[in-house]
Amino acid sequence: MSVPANGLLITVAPTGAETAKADVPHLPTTPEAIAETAKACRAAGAAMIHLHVRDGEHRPTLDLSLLREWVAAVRGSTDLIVQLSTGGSVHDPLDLRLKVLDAGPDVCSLTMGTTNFGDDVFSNPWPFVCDLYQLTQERGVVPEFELFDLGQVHAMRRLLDRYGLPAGGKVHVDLVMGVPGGMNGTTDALVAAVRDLPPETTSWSATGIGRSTLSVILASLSKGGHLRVGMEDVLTISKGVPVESNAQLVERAVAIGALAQRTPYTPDEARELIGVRPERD
Ligand code: KMH
Ligand code: ZN
Repeated sequence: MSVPANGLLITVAPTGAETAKADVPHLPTTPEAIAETAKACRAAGAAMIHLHVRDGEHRPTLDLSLLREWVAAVRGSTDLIVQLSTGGSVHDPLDLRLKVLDAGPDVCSLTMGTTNFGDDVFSNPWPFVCDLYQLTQERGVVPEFELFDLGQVHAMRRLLDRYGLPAGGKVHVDLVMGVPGGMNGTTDALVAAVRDLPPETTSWSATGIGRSTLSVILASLSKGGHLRVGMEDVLTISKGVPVESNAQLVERAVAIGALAQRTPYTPDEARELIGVRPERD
């Protein structure tokens, strides 16, 4: 199967690990809420979901049984590609982040270096990156290379040289822009990052955190990139107006994509695009 050249991969990141449920009561933080969110976002045009899991108290967790429960909740309600975050929260230890792959995702995030993250540090030492990458290759999990900074674009070159191509043979990147401590969420920064992506890169998307969301969407589309949107990354739909739901953000991405004559990929097309094996039974 070949995928349409004007297709648009939309990934939804519905929850994240850094927003408190008390501050945003409609953040999806239970398996039931994530199943509903997944269904609504699939109907709106998303093909992949980037998951951070919460516990019974709505706190971020890497508990394996909960990870499995959330993966099952999404698979039970949609055909979305399931991407588990291995970034976790800024407080999660590296050993637990490696164990995320035991929950059997299709895809996992893989950040290419340590980044200041607001007042915290998102830790990704090089040996951890190498261990996680080799684990994805052993397990047949497709990594999404998350790049928060230009130095991480360069680190990806080093990783591919040392260990070869990912499981599935494709190289999919997400530029995460506008984190306080990472690269700016601007067109200029996006162009610089895309220019330096390794030639092995077969697809890339971008997401702009907070107020950079719209400029990054427009810059990505104008450079032929794909999109990640969701309440992990932005909580206002316009200045001072709270996001109502993740589906609302997906709908907006679809509408802006349509202006650029891009049509959302189905999950099966997206599987083909990024090298995920066909949906399990
Ligand atoms: N929560 C951030 C510290 C990922 O999902 O891999 C890391 C993050 C990246 O969200
Ligand atoms: Zn994340």
